[in-house]
Amino acid sequence: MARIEVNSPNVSYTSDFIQSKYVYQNTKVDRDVSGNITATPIDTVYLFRTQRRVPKLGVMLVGWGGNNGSTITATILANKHNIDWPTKDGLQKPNYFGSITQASTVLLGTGPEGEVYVPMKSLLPMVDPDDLVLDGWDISSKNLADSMERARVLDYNLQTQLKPYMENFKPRPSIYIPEFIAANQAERADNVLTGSKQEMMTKIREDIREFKKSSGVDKVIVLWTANTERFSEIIPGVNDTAENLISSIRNNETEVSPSTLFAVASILEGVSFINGSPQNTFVPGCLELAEKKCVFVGGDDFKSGQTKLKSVLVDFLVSAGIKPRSIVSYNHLGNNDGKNLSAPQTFRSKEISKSNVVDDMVNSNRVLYSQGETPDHCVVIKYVPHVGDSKRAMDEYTSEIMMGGTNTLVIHNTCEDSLLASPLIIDLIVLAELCERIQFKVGNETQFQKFNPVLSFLSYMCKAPLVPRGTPVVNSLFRQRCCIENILRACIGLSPINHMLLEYKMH
Ligand code: NAI
Ligand code: DG6
Repeated sequence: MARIEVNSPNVSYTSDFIQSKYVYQNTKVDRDVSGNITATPIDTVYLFRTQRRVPKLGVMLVGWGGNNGSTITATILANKHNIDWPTKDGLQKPNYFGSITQASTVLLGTGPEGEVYVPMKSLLPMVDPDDLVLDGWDISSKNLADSMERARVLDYNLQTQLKPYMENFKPRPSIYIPEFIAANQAERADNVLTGSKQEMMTKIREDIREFKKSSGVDKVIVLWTANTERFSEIIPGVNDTAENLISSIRNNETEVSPSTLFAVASILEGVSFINGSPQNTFVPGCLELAEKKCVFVGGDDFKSGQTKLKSVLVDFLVSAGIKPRSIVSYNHLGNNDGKNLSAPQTFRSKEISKSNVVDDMVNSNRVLYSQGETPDHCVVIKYVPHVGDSKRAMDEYTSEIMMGGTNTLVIHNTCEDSLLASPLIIDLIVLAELCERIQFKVGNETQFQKFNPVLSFLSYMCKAPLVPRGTPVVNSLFRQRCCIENILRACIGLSPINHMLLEYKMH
């Protein structure tokens, strides 16, 4: 991969750091009592500092033996060992398609050759997914080779070649509290911890420490790709503050979910925790704990297929001045995720996460929508075992166009769910780790600070982006991507890509 070095007095390279002085240009908007608006350009100077040394990174997956867990493990091993496999269409080589860090490019600038695009991963030093060291937990005891077979995602020939690498990976026993997931999951729960919540959480903390020590990794990130849980009730005195949450765990309080126990265990170990499922793992007490301990948390729910497209399509419609009036999203799938979501409480978590994704776009256009007005939005999920991991998603977008006309778009998407989600796991990990190495000072500040522990930078990969209290939630996919691209650029002292191409607009 070609090396990129920035030629600017505002950027310096030492053996440890890339440092960039960056002017963040923003617009402050004030509205007076008559509704008139004043827009004031604001310049703020930032000093970004990015550690250059890429650590040896350990990743612990909760739900390691699931479809996503086994698929991402297999994919990393196939890439690492360069394992290709014959298919009816020819020889297939491993890749990380669907990962923005690994398989997408960014426009760096223009030169004699015209526009120059470079891989996103070349902008700053990032962990290579081939080098990730994997471990994890699952309530199912199957080794990773058997889990891969159970998942029915990857080609048989590839599975056969990967088996020797994967059969020695065995998930650690996990926290199983049946009432948080569907009853139909009980049949796979043969690898579970016993004891009180405090005891189980202590064991998870020990596991993280043991893995770090035995594998020799420099640091660890924990990611939840286990079953969708039901939402936890937010109860004052139980999970509303960090202190209450910690004492609720000590008191074995019912309303503390396994995912929250994993998040708290990770935070207490100083390890970033990412939630790939929709439930409210990050109850207020858990977020407060992350803030107090300055540990990154990110989530929620991988934005992989139907919702990803929705966050593009509705953005397109609303920004084109077209008014979506109803969005009906139906899907069926036959993997274990679909089975778990066939229970009303777990489906409800997914329904909430899938439904809120158009809110920012609708609220951005008061020409089309009056205050409080929203399109009808219906989400249906059905479990159809035969189709396995191959999810079918059907969407109907009905919009109002000029002079009362109607525009109806119908989309049908079929694809392997886990092959869309797995590359997002790579991006979440690679970008979260990078954020751990970025620091900045604003204006005349003397101390470097890190990003807010609630890592909204990861929004692109999430259906229901977790953001710091009081900050805007952005769902629009291209705005989310711009945020990533432009922050990476800021770290190397480059201005945001503005697509003006003024250099080509002269006589
Ligand atoms: P899966 O059901 O195949 O895998 C989940 C795994 O978690 C299972 O092996 C299960 O035994 C294990 N598990 C359940 N509770 C556990 C616990 N407390 N501790 C440890 N392991 C536990 O599901 P899949 O398809 O891998 O999806 C995983 C999660 O990712 C689900 O919550 C799903 O909703 C979410 N997701 C998946 C997307 C996709 O496209 N595949 C996209 C968005 C979210
Ligand atoms: C059925 O919707 C199962 C879900 O877990 C989804 O497959 C997953 O959340 C992906 O959703 P989407 O809307 O991004 O395709």
